[in-house]
Amino acid sequence: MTTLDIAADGAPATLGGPSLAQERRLVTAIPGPRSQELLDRKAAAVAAGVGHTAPIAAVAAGGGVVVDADGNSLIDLGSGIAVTSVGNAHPKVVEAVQRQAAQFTHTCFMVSPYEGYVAVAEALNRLTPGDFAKKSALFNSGAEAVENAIKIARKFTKRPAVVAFDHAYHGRTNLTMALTAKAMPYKSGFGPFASEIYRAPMSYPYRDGLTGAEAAAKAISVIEKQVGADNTAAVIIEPIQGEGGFIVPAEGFLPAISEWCTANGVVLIADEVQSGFARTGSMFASEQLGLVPDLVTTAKGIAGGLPLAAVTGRAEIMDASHAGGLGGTYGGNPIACAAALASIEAFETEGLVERAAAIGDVMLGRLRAMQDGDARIGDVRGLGAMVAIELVDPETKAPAAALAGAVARRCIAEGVIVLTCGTYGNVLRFLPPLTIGDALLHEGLDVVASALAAEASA
Ligand code: PLZ
Repeated sequence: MTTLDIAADGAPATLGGPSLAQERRLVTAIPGPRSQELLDRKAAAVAAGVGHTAPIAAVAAGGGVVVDADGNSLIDLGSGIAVTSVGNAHPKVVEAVQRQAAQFTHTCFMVSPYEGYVAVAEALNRLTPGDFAKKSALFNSGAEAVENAIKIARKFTKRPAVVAFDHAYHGRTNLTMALTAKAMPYKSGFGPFASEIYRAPMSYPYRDGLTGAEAAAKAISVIEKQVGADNTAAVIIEPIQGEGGFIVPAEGFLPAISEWCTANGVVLIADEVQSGFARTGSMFASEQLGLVPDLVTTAKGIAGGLPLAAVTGRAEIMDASHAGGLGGTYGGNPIACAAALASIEAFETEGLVERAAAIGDVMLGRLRAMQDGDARIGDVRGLGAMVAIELVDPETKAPAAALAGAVARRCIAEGVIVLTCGTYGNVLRFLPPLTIGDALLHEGLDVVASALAAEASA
């Protein structure tokens, strides 16, 4: 058995957090030999369907970097897909996890309740949008939160149908695969899928050219004609779509959908699993987009890297289920709750909401400047530290997926973790930890610029 606990710079590389040297440092090609060794073991031992973006063996992370087993230090522009917003191994999270683990690791909240779970519910009820009585329930993953939001909405409305949107991503379980739009890689061959799921057109300003009101009218017409308001339990929407391409709907789209839901007794669920917890420069993206959802699903950024998810919303809807109707063995695990309380404290006391907005200003400024001289960058969009560029054929606007993949791979080889997304696979998304420093952020974007330039001449 190989140990990956190697020393980098004389310090034990297994200690992460903000004290980790904040630098891009390449000491081997990516992957280096130790990473390659792990990737070989992965290929032999882990199911082929579980992919990876960066071919490295991570041993430590913190601030704005991920360090690998060979001692390479990569700038992190992905946050483990929008999870480590408070920074990896945040000291408050580490301390809270250690303290809670030493106290008790599990009782099952449905067997013996404990304070951490209740305190997280109280915090969520306070922080999520909407000035009305709220309640919460905790789960393990974003998909599980979405599943439960649908269960709750159906129980409350006594209606079957659920409407999701083009480009939506809501998870990989059976019901959430049905809600997710994209076949490859998420759905192909994995059906049959849950019934009573319908799809409406999304506002996608770069590609549909519609105002928010026009796009909403189109979506509402599809729902009314093809589903029927009286049959519809819930409309579920990501205020900014994540996996689908960081699509920010046109102004007015979300409020119009929301008004229609209210007028028709339909529960509006905002899936803020990716956009929530300071990511967009407000605690939740809904706040900036004029949306007050009935229910909101959260996960990812909530607990600094520990698995935790939640459904929060109007008390009368949340209370619709009979006692015992909601739960799960691990939902609201005490260690995950301790991590969430520490993360929420960090969001609220360390200026991370403001930091997300500032990071967004830097990223949008730099990326728009790149777009000025490069017609392959069709669109620059996003809010706060949730920003993306859509790469296209300059003449036809056809999605340039191969280019996006090549640029992302080049960035990783140069020590910058960059993720792709989008229905057409042609979007590069940037979602760094909110603890990344300006110098590192600029250096990361410099590498993106050179990768784009290198692909132009390749
Ligand atoms: N809703 C809006 O973004 C997860 C998916 C990564 P889980 N997005 C990352 C992958 O390829 O599996 C996500 C999301 C939104 C729900 C989910 C699902 O959250 O915690 O991955 O189940």
